[in-house]
Amino acid sequence: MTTEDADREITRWASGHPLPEPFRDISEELSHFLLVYKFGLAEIGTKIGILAEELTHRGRHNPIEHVSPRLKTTSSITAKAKRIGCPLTLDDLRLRIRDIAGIRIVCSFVSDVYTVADMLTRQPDVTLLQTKDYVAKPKANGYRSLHLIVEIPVFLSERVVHVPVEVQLRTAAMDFWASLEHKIHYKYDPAVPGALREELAAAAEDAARLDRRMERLHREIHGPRV
Ligand code: 0O2
Repeated sequence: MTTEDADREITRWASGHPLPEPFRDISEELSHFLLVYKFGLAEIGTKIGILAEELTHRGRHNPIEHVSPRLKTTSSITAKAKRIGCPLTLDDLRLRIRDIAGIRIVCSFVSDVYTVADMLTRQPDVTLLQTKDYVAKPKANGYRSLHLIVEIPVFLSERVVHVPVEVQLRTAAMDFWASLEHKIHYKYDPAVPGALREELAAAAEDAARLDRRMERLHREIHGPRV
């Protein structure tokens, strides 16, 4: 869900709108629980926005094409908790589900994916908790992206909370592939037919070839470092 949707959902809960079963008795804690993830997302979003604007201002290549933040819905949090055997208490959810706040950063080239990850994780208030590099080692279905879990401090009126945010970095070609694969996955849930799976894996290879070609062209035009 977008941050606007999150705002609406948080407001609905705060005004007593029915919640998913496990959360009915704790609506106030839950809206506060989710609010800090929204703040964490805003902090990371600001950092990404500053990097993009500063690079553009300096006449450097801006590696960031677009950014989409999202907060997991309560039903998606509940489903993931069940899948990983996490008890439905806020303390357990806080510890075990670290992608409640997520931001996807779509970059122009593969090297940009690593440049942006590096610029972000070098910042002293950003703590890198986990890296999953599905660009260097794609998933069996062809999925490529760099996933980071970072932690960022959020300064509330009376305390500081450290909020985990999942950062997904990928190229436009990887993003195009992943959004189609996601739709196909849901259409054929639980199992995508074998022929279609093979087509998707081949399309992922095509996308990776296109990424390499575009990066080579970019370097030919602009030189190795822009
Ligand atoms: P949504 O809607 O984005 O929230 P974890 O328990 O988190 O360590 P998990 O969930 O397998 O293990 O984490 P991983 O591998 O880092 O992937 C999490 C997210 O990456 C997914 O979120 C997707 O957004 C994306 N992703 C991972 N694999 C695939 C894939 O094969 N195809 C596509 N299209 N996206 C993928 P959610 O929670 O599934 O959904």
